[in-house]
Amino acid sequence: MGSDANPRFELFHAASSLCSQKVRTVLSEKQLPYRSNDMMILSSMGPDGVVPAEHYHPPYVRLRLMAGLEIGREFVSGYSGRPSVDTDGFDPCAVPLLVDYEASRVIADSRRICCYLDAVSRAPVQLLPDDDQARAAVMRQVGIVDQMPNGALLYGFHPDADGRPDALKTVMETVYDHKIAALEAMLAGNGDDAELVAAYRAKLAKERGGRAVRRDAAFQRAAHHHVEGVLKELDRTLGAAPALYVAGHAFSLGDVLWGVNLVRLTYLGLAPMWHDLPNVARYVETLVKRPSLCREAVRATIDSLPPSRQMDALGTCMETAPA
Ligand SMILES: N[C@@H](CCC(=O)N[C@@H](CS)C(=O)NCC(=O)O)C(=O)O
Repeated sequence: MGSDANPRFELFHAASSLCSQKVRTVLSEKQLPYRSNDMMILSSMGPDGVVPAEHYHPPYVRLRLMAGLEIGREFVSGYSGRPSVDTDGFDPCAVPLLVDYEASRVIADSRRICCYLDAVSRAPVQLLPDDDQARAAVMRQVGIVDQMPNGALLYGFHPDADGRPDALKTVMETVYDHKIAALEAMLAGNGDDAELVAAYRAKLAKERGGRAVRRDAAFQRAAHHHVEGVLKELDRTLGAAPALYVAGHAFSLGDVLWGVNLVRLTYLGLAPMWHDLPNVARYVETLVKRPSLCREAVRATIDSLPPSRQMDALGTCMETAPA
């Protein structure tokens, strides 16, 4: 699926990236072939100095700037821990990014990409219903997931409930220093290109902001508190729903996004948040059995991030889902 020789779509993404997992799950549900660029999105320190992540490279950033024109939002200018373009602005150095060669379009932002794919390809599953009321119910969930503080949960050190795998915590000790050093190097190396300079400055502001709050107890507690509230609301919504899915009988984009996000929360050791939320617990069990989510969220997480024992509970989906 991700290696078609001459496909309509090309995806720039990362196996571990939550936003990329959302898009790949939609591509999988739609059975759409695409050319895959699985990018290295962690900068590192090598013997010759910093090795910038691939999504900081100028040709990729220029592609994103093209996509950003369609979005028409200011660049991101600080850090909230949420990756939402609506509230936080456009991140010029991020994944995923979709190229549609048939329509000559470059599309950024996972939420926009998912909606776009559903609009251009209606079969075999339609993820956004035609009926206005049903569509509004799905889009409400899409909006809720888009506001999840996923960056804060992944990068942040919670003062009293940090269930992240130890190996991940170790990576997070230096991640911001490497990101910042890499962006400073990109800025220094591209000082004659005003567009790139603006893009790297915006990204630097975001990452410096992230570094400043990664051990901020109030910030990290607020992120957890937000997620607890949203999960309680999800439990109520699922309790009132006529079927297993979040917006009615049919599997929808809301379920794709929730599925990916609930797998991530599990990976981060946050599944205890739904121990007293039986509808959410059942929902997770249902969603991970879906082959698209099993492959693109569960398996991709296990294969690309440091091991998390919390994933054992979900990994059994792989016994039944095709490779
Ligand atoms: N609103 C954007 C957010 C993109 C985003 O934050 N992507 C993350 C991965 S989920 C990323 O690129 N992280 C690496 C980095 O920021 O350096 C979307 O949903 O696509």
